Amino acid sequence: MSKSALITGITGQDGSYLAELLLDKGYDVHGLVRRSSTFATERIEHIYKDLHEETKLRLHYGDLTDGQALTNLVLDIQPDEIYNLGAQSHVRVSYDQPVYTLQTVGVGALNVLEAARLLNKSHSVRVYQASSSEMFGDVLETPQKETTPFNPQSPYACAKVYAYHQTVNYRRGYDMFASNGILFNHESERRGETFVTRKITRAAGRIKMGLQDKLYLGNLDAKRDWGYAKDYVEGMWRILQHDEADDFVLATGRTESVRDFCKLTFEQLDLDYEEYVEIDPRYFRPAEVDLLLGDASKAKEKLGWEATTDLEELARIMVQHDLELAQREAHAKSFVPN
Ligand code: NDP
Ligand code: GDR
Repeated sequence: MSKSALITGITGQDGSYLAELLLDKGYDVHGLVRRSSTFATERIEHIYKDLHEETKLRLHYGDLTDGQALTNLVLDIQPDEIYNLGAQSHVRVSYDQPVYTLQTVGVGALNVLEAARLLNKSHSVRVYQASSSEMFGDVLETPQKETTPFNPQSPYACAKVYAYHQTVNYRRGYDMFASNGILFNHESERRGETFVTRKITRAAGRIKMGLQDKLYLGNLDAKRDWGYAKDYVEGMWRILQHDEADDFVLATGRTESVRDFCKLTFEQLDLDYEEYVEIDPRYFRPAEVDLLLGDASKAKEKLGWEATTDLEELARIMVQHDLELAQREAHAKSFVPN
């Protein structure tokens, strides 16, 4: 019989890649989607089939903040694995919506764990919690690994720390298979356009095509450990296949600044970023995480996982994709109907 998995956040960057990976492995995949007045399913349209056809991907309406409906769904579909990826995941936005961020990230994770605890009485289930390098915040040790103390710097990071501890707590208290993946930044051509790497590659493509003159950014000196999302969803899956529940850092082990990423991407299009990038203090954060650099040696040793895409290759993939997008945009603009 095929294994089955429930993915919260299936319409997001990671959820879409993870759904592809699990379908390739023969899983029955269930995804939680929020009802909205427009479709938010763009990233999974290519794998979604009408529900009247035979399909291994099923979508269900729900919301992480609605614990009762989530429990009903989990008890109904009885997944073997739950990947909790749903979140208000934007750090800057979490300062504007701290309570809502806690509700989705913190209470949402607790709702998932509670639903899994009830299911686990009759059907064993493994839970993956999408923890974040942001939990290290104003870092107390470099590089950061599983034993590095957390020192969160934003409402988002505080909520992720809460979810992390609840995951460990359910593992210990109820003997559940509940694991944290502490993932450093990972990007792709499906990254939301308000995260800095995608904002930069989108702008570089549009500038190249004459569709945009300037790129407004915040802190160019922040340093991040950036990997490719496709590598990281493989790591999530491996975390749940491990023989025991545990917590793992996934990272590349290299850190670069936002400025370096601008230089790298603009150069790939023969552009000088300094001619286009301007600072807008609106994008500064009340408290910044200056430097993140991960040590993923535990994942390498125990899971055989390591990042395989370097930053130059990641930038190339994103720049190429976004240049093509800008070319289509320019073409559509130049079209004059007869
Ligand atoms: P995205 O922002 O791309 O996707 C977030 C997903 O969560 C979307 O599907 C969104 O739905 C869904 N969602 C938001 N609020 C709710 C809610 N109340 N109920 C149900 N679903 C909700 O995030 P990523 O794919 O980049 O990240 C996946 C997870 O990993 C997140 O938890 C993030 O915090 C965490 N993480 C991400 C890292 C990264 O570098 N990408 C690094 C470390 C951790 P909708 O499409 O409707 O908005
Ligand atoms: P981050 O990603 O906060 O690390 O969280 P983001 O891309 O938003 O910021 C990275 C760094 O770039 C600086 N920056 C800007 N950021 C944005 N978004 N927009 C700008 O214009 C801009 N200018 C400079 C930021 O200040 C920051 O230092 C991501 C999310 O995916 C989280 O959900 C996840 O947990 C962490 O990565 C790991």
